Amino acid sequence: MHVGRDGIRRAIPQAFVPGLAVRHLDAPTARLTLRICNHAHIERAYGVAVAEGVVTRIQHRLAGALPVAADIAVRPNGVLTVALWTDRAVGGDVVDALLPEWLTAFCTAAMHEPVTIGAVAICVWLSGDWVSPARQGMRICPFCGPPIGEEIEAGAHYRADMAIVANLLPSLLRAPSDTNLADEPAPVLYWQPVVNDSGAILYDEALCRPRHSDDGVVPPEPLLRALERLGFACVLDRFVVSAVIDALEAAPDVTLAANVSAQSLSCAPSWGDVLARLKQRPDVARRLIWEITETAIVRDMEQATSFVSTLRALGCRIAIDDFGVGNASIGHLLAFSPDIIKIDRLFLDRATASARDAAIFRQLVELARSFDAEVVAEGVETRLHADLVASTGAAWQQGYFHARPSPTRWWRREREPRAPGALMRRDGR
Ligand code: G
Ligand code: MN
Repeated sequence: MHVGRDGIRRAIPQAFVPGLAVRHLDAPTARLTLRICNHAHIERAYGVAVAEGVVTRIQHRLAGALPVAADIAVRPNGVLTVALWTDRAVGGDVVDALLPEWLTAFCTAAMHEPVTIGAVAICVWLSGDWVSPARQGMRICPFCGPPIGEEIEAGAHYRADMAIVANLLPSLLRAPSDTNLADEPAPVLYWQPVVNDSGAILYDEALCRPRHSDDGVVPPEPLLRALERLGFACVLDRFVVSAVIDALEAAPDVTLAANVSAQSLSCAPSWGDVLARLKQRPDVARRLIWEITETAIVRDMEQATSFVSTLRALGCRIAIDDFGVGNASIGHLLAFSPDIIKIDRLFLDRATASARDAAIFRQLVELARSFDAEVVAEGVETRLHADLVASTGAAWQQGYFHARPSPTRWWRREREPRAPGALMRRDGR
């Protein structure tokens, strides 16, 4: 990078298309705006100087990584504007075709590589707006998280969440592991089946276990909530869904589910590579279930329903997870028309304690059924629970009584080939 006569930092010109050197032109071929979407959050939580430091680091990363000559200018509020210069021979259409993909990769990579300033590591959410003669107003990696809270402690909460998240995100560049090693750095996937009372399996749900510690597995909930509060849920969700697709590709006759935060549904552009994989493999898409958990508020319902329609069109099935708690309303059931509704374990737990709560549980099962969905009762921990669920006619159950989550991919031991979509029995019947 060098500083030009105009005082603007200029990235070292590199050939964008091999063999074509960059010549300086009268006008740039494309302009993009790179935005640090959590800049206000960072400024509030860590102060102005740290936020400025983050901008400078991103500017340097960008200058070092841009594949074409560029003028980078720093604007207020965590915005960087970039004018790209390419050889006329390359053509605007080539730039348009290749650079958005490059920019997506740059923004995505930035999420996994926290900026360290002093002792703190900060994850940066970058989004790009792309303007070129051919493509007006293209948006890359829009941010789908909430603004920082107004309360006095908001900064401290943000710092605490960031400490957890910055520790995790670099490890998501690695593939998940299914080994049980205590020093395993990447998250581990556990699996838990959804069964009926005669042992048939509807599917196996992948449960992300962030890391092992000396006392076993670290519970994922604090991490999942921290990711949602920061607006980074879809980074982990993408990792888990990709790993579940890997597992589906490796086993042609199992059906598997991945948990996805409702927040990630508003992040449709971040799912490009996953959707492309599913489009290529309809046989895999048909065996993938997206379990949507509405612990975070859906900020853009229109985008969320359109993303769900895209998944459906690819052949995937949709489950609403933890129904009855969280933010999933009856309106959301209407909007998503899920294939599967999972009733949160709170209701079954209470149902064994009082007649009134048993009646509420039955009504919830009835309600879920009226959406023409398969109903799954969660949290079946005892024989009493299992019998109560069976008495409501809810076909499917999940819980410790039937099987605890386990890192073992039991289906690898299944020998006999089975018809796709056929239910499998753990006892081999
Ligand atoms: O939100 P979701 O339903 O995907 O959460 C599943 C979580 O519930 C997992 O962390 C899993 O370990 C846990 N879980 C699974 N079965 C049971 C159960 O029977 N009882 C309780 N308390 N937790 C369960
Ligand atoms: Mn789930």
